[in-house]
Amino acid sequence: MPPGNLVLFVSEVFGVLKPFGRLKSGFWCMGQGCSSASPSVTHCRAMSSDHCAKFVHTKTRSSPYPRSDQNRQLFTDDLVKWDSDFPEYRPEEYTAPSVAKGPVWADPPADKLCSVKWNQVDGKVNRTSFTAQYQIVNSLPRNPIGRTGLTGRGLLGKWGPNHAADPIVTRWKVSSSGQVEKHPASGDPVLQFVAIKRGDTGEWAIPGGMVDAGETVSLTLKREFGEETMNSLLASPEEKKEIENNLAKLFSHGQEVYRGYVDDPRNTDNAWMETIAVNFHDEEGNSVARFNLQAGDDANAVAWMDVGSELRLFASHKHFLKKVAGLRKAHW
Ligand code: RP5
Repeated sequence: MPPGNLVLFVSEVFGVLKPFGRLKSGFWCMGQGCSSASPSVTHCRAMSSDHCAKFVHTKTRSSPYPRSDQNRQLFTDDLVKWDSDFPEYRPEEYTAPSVAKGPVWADPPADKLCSVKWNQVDGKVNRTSFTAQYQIVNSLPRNPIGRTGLTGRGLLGKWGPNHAADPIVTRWKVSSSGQVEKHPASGDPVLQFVAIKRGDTGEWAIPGGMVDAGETVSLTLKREFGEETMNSLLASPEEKKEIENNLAKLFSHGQEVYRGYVDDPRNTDNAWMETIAVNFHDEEGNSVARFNLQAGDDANAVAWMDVGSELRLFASHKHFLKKVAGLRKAHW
């Protein structure tokens, strides 16, 4: 589908959205009565203390840097934390040519960053971090988790946090007779989620994406799901209407499973990924579970994938799926 038609189709399917926030219970809702949660270290602790505590930069330290020949300085796990003594730490600087040429979604280079408001919502750009207040060292944000073996921005547009949203759309796996399948090892019901194969790394992933400047997280969740998994869903007007209604219903009842730092291979000492991951579950299997999905945008393939501990996924996505399995009391 040509890009113009795709945009039209996606906005048609997802409609006009009101901003919505997160309630204390962890449920998401739309419109009145919702309070927008301000990011804080409490969230990181409350939602995912295990994840926050165990971060040692695993995928973040993979070398060479994605889509480049740029190597990272390599070091052991015990040297990730900034307070570990490491006088030999001399990372090289790398900013990808696609970022250095100054696209609209990217910040200016380091020497032109005079009026940026760190640790704040800066105009349309959210420069706050879910982890804590990050430090500014030599006029640049410092990765709150620790060393990465590389400075600069790499492939990331923003200095400091780069915010994303991850929609985790799930259904129960059913047999041909319509029964929910139980896993032979655990005896627990098997959950499936919509996965995409990323065009850049070739890894399977949640169909997430960057929160555009001024965009609400709710809109990013729907937009990314639409762009990456419903590309050529060429339905009749009646079917489209039904899809639209089902998706609107499904995406109005998400449950947040994670907000915080992402162990993403694109992270550097000065730029890193953070996300909000929200589970949208089709309990009855009569909504999105019935649709034929088709890869679009920067996804090479899309599939319903079984949820389980053997999953190998991009960045921290396996961790988010583990949270969803726990939430739904599904096999892991
Ligand atoms: C990850 O990168 C996030 O969890 C999200 O899935 C993704 C966003 O980046 P793009 O898919 O837009 O490259 O860190």
